Amino acid sequence: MRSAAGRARRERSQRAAADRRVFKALLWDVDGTLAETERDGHLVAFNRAFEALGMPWRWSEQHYGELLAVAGGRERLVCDMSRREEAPRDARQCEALANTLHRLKNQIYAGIVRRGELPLRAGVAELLSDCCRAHLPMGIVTTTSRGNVAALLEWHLGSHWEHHFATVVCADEAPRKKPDPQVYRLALEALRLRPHQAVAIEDAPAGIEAAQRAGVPVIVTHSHYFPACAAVGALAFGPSLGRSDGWRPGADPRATRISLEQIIHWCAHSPTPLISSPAGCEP
Ligand code: XBP
Repeated sequence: MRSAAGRARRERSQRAAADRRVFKALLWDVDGTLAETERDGHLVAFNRAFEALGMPWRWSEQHYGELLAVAGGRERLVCDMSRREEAPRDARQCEALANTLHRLKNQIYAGIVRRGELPLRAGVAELLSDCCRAHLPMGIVTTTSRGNVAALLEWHLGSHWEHHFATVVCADEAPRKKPDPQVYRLALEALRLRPHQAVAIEDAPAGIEAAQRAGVPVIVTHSHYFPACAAVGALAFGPSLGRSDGWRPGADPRATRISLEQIIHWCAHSPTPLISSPAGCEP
């Protein structure tokens, strides 16, 4: 006969295992995940900023894709300038030019958003609604600046957009940009959650790495610039939240999109432990 102490121990460990699977917040990346902001927003705005300042530089779609290896719009600009003959040699001049261009780029980006030229990606609005209906807290975790996030979300969710999110962590609060896990750690701290109690949605290698280094399970939606992004250890990866085919693990084939229910299902059937980072995970 099993002892009461053994039974209690087993129950405690079952409860702990169940708790590890409980998913208490959804954390959203912004660029490439909520909308195709890189190709249709930032790239266009950078080129218009060059033009507005009478500069001959223009970035092609392909060149911008290569520059995306550098996180942060201003940092991306400085990196590109360091390789250009015609850029200022003096470091202070270079910084000043990068600051001017970046400010202008952000103004132009906000204009693009406000003209309605940056729709949310398929399935995003629906998943946001699922979470609101289920009272599931959501967070924004991004390397872009708060101004850019505000422009995009104000347009799509209205002037009270911040009410939809329990936390909004941008480059302003987390200056160590992805793949550094700082932005995720700050969001977890604000939500008072352990890493495996949240799920992140990301599209790019730097974002996936940031989430995984913070110990947060990640769902990967492939975007224009990262159509087949390596997703080792991801909870799930697939082409778009707006469809149910092409996902691994597979999604409900009767569904037309990735719902909150689907994400809960993936969490519940994830091989234990949910934590997928090979690196140290705890903040
Ligand atoms: C995307 C970025 C950002 C944007 C540009 O971050 O790397 O730098 O490209 O925005 P995420 P800024 O995927 O985390 O949303 O010009 O404000 O840096």
